[in-house]
Amino acid sequence: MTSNLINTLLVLSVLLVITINLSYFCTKETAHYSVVKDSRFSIENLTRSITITTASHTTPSSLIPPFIPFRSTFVTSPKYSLAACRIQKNLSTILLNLFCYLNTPRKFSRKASSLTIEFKNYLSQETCNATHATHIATNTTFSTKLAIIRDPVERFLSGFVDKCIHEAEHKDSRCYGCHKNMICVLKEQYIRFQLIAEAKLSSFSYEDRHFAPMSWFCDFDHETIKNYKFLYFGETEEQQGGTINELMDVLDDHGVDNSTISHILEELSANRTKHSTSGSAIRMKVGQEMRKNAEAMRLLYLIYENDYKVFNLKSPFAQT
Ligand SMILES: *[C@@H]1O[C@H](CO)[C@@H](O)[C@H](O)[C@H]1NC(C)=O
Ligand SMILES: *[C@@H]1O[C@H](CO)[C@@H](O)[C@H](O)[C@H]1NC(C)=O
Ligand SMILES: *[C@@H]1O[C@H](CO)[C@@H](O)[C@H](O)[C@H]1NC(C)=O
Ligand SMILES: *[C@@H]1O[C@H](CO)[C@@H](O)[C@H](O)[C@H]1NC(C)=O
Ligand SMILES: CC(=O)N[C@H]1CO[C@H](CO)[C@@H](O)[C@@H]1O
Ligand SMILES: CC(=O)N[C@H]1CO[C@H](CO)[C@@H](O)[C@@H]1O
Repeated sequence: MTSNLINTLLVLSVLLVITINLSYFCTKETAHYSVVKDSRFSIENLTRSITITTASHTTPSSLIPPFIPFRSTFVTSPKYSLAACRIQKNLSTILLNLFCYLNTPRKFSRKASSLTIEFKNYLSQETCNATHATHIATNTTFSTKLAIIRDPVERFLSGFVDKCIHEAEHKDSRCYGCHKNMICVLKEQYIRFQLIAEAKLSSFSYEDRHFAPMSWFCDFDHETIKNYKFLYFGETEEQQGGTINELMDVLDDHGVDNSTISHILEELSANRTKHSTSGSAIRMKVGQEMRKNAEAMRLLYLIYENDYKVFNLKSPFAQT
């Protein structure tokens, strides 16, 4: 009994230390799980900690569970033994173009000018089609499998502004016809995710695909998650610049030549701000209202708390 208690406290304090470390995690650290170079914090031990913590709590079953198999798309570059899972729409477009570029023979690429927009038009359809892949989580052809993760609530907020405010302007049915009402969207989404988790819903909506927990993607489960290298996409420009630098380090480690890296870096740095809503006035306003709204925070907790646990991110929710 006492030793159980001590064990639980130990696990909690380890998680606390990691959380504190992660809150400083911005530009410098590389792999998300290797912030602390100490075997106690190895991914195996962390995963174990998570399992123990989850099990020892009287886990509210009302939380949306992690690791429900969901649509997963990947991009690969066999030449560089590199693969990436595409979770977030915005970044995933960039990842696709980047990997297409890596797979495109050099003489082809000289014409290409922009990774983000026009560049796409110069890439060969065939090369880009061949860049797509499925089920790479356990494929040993790729020595590094990347996944870019983001704060779950910030990710929801960004999607909400993009889909349920901007896109809904032109399409009434968007976001379940909720007309910019976040609580309405969250309630609907919470019910849908419960049904999906219970395998009672067979077709997924556009909104499901954008708001599903990150742990549902990438063929993640307790085992495959260990095969990934995580890059954390922050909300500030410095953090995002840091992520891009880490990504360039990965390319460098995999033998991508310097001039290719320089070109990619130039494209990404110059076009980065356009691809983020973090600075927009509307997002700031909606975000402030969201954080003050207890019902919104309750539903976000139910949907995303397990994402915070799985990826060892600092949870913004007060509940335990
Ligand atoms: C887990 O942590 C223990 C120390 O608490 C350490 O001895 C062990 O090597 C770690 N396991 C792994 C797989 O890193
Ligand atoms: C690439 O994929 C698209 C859509 O799946 C298809 O229409 C197109 O024919 C493919 N192009 C090539 C060159 O394989
Ligand atoms: C791994 O990926 C490579 C390249 O996409 C593919 O040719 C191979 O069949 C895959 N292996 C497995 C076991 O799926
Ligand atoms: C590529 O750049 C790195 C640092 O950015 C440098 O250490 C390395 O020497 C360069 N390699 C070549 C072949 O220029
Ligand atoms: C490439 C891409 O999808 N870019 C989008 C990123 O998000 C912003 C705002 O949400 C959109 O305006 C971009 O079109
Ligand atoms: C480096 C750079 O500026 N790349 C591209 C960014 O996106 C614009 C289009 O919006 C392109 O014109 C640039 O070439």
